Amino acid sequence: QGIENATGTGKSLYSGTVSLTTTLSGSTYQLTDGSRGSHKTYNKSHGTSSSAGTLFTDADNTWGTGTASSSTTDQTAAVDAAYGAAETWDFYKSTFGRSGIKNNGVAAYSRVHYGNQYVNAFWDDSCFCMTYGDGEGNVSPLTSLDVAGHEMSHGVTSNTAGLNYSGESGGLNEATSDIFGTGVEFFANNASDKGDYLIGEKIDINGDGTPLRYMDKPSKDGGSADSWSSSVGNLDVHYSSGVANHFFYLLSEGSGAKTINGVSYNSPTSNGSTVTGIGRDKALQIWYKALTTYFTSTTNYKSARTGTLSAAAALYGSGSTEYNAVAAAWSAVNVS
Ligand code: ASN
Ligand code: ZN
Ligand code: CA
Repeated sequence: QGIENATGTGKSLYSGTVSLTTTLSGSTYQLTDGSRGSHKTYNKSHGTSSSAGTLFTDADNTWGTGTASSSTTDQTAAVDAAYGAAETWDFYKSTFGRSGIKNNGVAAYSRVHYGNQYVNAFWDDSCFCMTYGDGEGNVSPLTSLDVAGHEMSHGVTSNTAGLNYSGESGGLNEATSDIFGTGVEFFANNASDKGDYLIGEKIDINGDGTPLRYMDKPSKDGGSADSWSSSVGNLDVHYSSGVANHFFYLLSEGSGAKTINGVSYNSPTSNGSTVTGIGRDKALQIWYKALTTYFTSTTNYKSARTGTLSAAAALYGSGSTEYNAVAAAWSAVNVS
């Protein structure tokens, strides 16, 4: 047909040199991934309209420079976004057997260079697309792996539990994106962006090298809750998420001090207990089953405990080590 899959080379900003599946149309390569639901990456060229923008194309199938540029024709941010979308697709497929955000084999699309010095990235259900700003000075695009995985996971949540984006369910919605965004980062196992339990450690959004969020001890960001209290639902959803992020860290890795991929963690419990982790792979399976089977739009922390216990019982058995670890990890963040 004159349209075929090709393998390109991407020089990313955060993930080194990566392989990209692209499309050869006539004599021009398009940043369209025909092997993953036809995901496309578009350029907003610093605009903010609701249109998709211009599809990235290239003559030689080598994309980006590996260096941040404020140029509106810069391909580097597009490389990171396309790579993040591909890794997120592969993570959901190989970890959970999920084929795209709606599990129907169809990809979302991505837009980069949105706005002028726009310091955010967001998922939008109405366009079924992800959008990335360029950050301070238009040279810190918010296109790291964990952010890409976070944003696309908002689409998964919308199409499954549908957790309302306010109150405790909003915190659970945000935590779901942090949990699976972190899952994507570990899954990709990229030498330039090794897996960690930090969110946004690559994009320097605070300007001082610190990450946006810490799953082992969420309060390190200055606003997030380490454990549940009756007022946690009044916090911004990016802070009430701390309770579930902390639960997920404890369930995966356990309490106390630990170093993983060169990053040191020290996760406290709110009740003085010691929690023994069951590993990230099992914790991910439990969270995914809870999200897709037991959580609803109004799930709060108490019902998240019940839902994840049901998931652990279904996957590993009631009273199993995994089941008991779920109970212990929720108790350690004051959810009973
Ligand atoms: N980047 C933010 C997020 O995914 C955008 C928002 O506040 N919804 O949570
Ligand atoms: Zn979010
Ligand atoms: Ca991270």
